[in-house]
Amino acid sequence: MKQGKANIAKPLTTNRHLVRWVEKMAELTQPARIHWVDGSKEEYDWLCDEMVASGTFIRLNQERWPGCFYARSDPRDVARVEDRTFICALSKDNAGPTNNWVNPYEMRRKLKELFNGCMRGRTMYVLAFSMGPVGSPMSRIGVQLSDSPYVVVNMRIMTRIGLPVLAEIDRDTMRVVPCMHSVGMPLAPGQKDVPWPCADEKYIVHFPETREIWSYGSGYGGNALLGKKCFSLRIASNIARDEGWMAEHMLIVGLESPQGEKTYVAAAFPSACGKTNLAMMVPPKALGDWKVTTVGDDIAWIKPDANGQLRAINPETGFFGVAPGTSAKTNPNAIAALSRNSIFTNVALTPDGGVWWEGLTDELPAECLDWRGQRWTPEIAKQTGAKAAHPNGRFTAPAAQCPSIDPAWEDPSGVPIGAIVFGGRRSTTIPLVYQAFNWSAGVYMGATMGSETTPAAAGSVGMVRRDPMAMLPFCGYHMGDYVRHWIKMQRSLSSTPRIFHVNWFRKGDDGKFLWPGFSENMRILKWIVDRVHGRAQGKETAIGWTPYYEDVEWTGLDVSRDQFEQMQVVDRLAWRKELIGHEELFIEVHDHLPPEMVYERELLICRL
Ligand code: TSX
Ligand code: MN
Repeated sequence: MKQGKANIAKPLTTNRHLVRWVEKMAELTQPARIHWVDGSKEEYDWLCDEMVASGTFIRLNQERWPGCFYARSDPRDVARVEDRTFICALSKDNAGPTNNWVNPYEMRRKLKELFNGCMRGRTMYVLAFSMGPVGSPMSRIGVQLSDSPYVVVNMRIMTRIGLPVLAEIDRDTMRVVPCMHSVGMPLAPGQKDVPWPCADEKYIVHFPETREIWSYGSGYGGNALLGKKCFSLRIASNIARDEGWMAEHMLIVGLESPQGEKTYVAAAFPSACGKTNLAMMVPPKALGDWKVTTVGDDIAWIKPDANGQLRAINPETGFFGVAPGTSAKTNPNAIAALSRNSIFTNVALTPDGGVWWEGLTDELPAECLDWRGQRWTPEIAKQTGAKAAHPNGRFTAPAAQCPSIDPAWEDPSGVPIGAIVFGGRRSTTIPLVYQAFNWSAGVYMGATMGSETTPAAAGSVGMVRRDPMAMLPFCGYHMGDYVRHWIKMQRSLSSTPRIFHVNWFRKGDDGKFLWPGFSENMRILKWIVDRVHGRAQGKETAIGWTPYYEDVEWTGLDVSRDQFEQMQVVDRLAWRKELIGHEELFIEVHDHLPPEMVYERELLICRL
């Protein structure tokens, strides 16, 4: 008997292409069962129960953490695997020097080998998902075939899944992105499963021309929840380039003045800059009735509307956030969002059936089980340096539970973007805030942005890593062409959003942060909003416009004119060195860079 075909549970679609593809993939991967995901709460609860029974999930204390579950991954499957991530464009030149490339024919041969029988003994879930509100012209649909129930329940929080999406597919309007996923650990008859199955060798593969994703060997986050980085950034960046829009690694916030004027801002930051914190920021009371609302914390799909105004949607419905460092002090809105119906992965488990991570509370738990399931106490930590939570431990929380969620966060036409903000973690050279003179200078600003490496990442601490638009690991084609696409976007806009750069992390000679950050960032965002609406002055410097001291609202914060000057100073010598760093980045991708980048660099040299 042909497995797969004989066991196909009734397809929840009338789309024959989809059914045939599922059959074909079942023939290849040989699952014991096929389950068409309807996306219901009953199904979700049942899958969670199954995972509790199998040991993948631990149900948390339901009094304190209602609807919450806890998972520990295999210790070898804790993060995205950039060196195992491939862009298999037909030509190597299309992937560019910053992506791993393998000839697509060769890769297909390899994948066929890897996926052959890889789901034996497991259930194949057929998971239809929509990135963006179902039915929105800005949304795109994918179908992920996966042998991981962990993926299904996480995807139910992170995206729109199931029947409404299948109905959309049946309306047969657009192409569906096929997403194949397997943890790569088939079960022989009678073989006992492990709580977190995965394979040693991982492959995260994208075929940009045919818009396909194949992910093998990992069950973790960005490797396995294929709607997120794989689809919404790597594949969508290809679709967006072809269709004239932008798929960006950006948060989206609404900034509402006391008068009720609303300005939406999209912002790109590399990791470890507090992007999620900024997306859910609480403004200081002293500033008056300013409100910050959250549209998204990670990805923005941005498209010009009929009037040439950029509008953005958050294609996701949840937050897959880094847990360590998240607290009621740093991000009360995230804490509220993750307090129920959430999934925790690779954090610590407390004896009362709760979760904990470094930074959650000032007081350490007397004891807990760490992310590997081993006993952890503050004493052990002091002696061995062991962390209770993995530095990349995560929460998966529904965006709808975030108190700061924007009323228009699911608006199918998106929100109008007034400003784009780039940022990085830089202890020297880069001012707290400055504004680009124009679109092309702003693109240069984004293309040359960088961040200092923190102990959490590999490599030496304190080095500047260039990360154009925070897209280096996420752009699905040549980085030079990507920058070119940004330049080209100006032509389809009636007015371009103003572009800014911020740096919350500049340090003084004493090694201390000059800027208090967090809530106080609202003062800088207010200047940005005032600039967008033509209300605040800009002081011209060699690199762009900076605020006059008088144009920043200082009520309730003690920052002297001298201190502000220290945060804002443009040191010409340091900037000339900075330009050498830009050049190093450009050399790599220069043959595809738009000429505007060379002009902007020349202009900058002249002004310095
Ligand atoms: O998220 C951060 N933001 C953005 C908030 C909206 N963090 C945390 C970054 C790690 C992911 C910040 N850290 C920010 C910031 O603006 N600024 C800093 C640096 C900083 C840290 C501590 C203090 C001041 C600045 N002060 C005291 O702890 C007292
Ligand atoms: Mn991200």
